Amino acid sequence: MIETLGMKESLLLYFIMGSHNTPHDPLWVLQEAIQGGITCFQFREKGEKAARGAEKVEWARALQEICRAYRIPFLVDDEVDLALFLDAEGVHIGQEDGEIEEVRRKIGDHKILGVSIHTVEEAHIAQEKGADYLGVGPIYPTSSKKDAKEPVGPAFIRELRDQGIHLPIVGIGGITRENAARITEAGADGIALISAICQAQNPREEAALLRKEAKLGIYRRMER
Ligand code: TZP
Ligand code: ICP
Ligand code: MG
Repeated sequence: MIETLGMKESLLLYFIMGSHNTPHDPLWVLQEAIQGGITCFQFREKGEKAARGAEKVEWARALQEICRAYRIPFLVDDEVDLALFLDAEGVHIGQEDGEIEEVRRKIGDHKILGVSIHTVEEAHIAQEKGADYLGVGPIYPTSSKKDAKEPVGPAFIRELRDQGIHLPIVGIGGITRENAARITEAGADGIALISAICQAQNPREEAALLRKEAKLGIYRRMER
């Protein structure tokens, strides 16, 4: 694993993208997002328009190469085998993507394992079973995920902290520059997002703004 930042620091601005999520060239978007200050990247090639087979692997490789050049951790959504095949820094799984312990056994201790949770109980289980971080959301309504659950709001992150969840947390779903600070202020270590950067005219500027807001929320929390 490329260890440039600690886990929490790596989650500050977590960018997620598949080849079909942006009207721009995805490789350009990733490069611009990195220049703007993203701290982590997830390859999420999902949905009707998603590339498959060899084309998918080609997209993954091209995006991974850019991440490597800038020492940005590259994670794969859902597909543990693809993450292993690419020697990615880690994998992000949902509640339906297999048992946490089994995925951990498969990837070993040196890769990052992120787990999506929607309830306090799921968070405790993921924490006990060895997840490295939790993806919590959707915080706000999102159109980037077809089967998204009901939005939980930023208060749910505070609830998780109050209930003894100490793992690094990233909030996800409908996050924009307007609401980004609320997520970290509520107790998250960072924000994860697709469309705010993918759909931006200027992904570099947008990433820089989002990073500032995420950091601002952390400062506000520390001052409370
Ligand atoms: N999981 C929960 S919400 C979401 C995922 C993958 C989509 C986030 O996309 P956006 O465009 O930042 O709302
Ligand atoms: N959280 C993160 C970080 N990634 C995802 N794909 C998800 C939740 C559903
Ligand atoms: Mg999944």
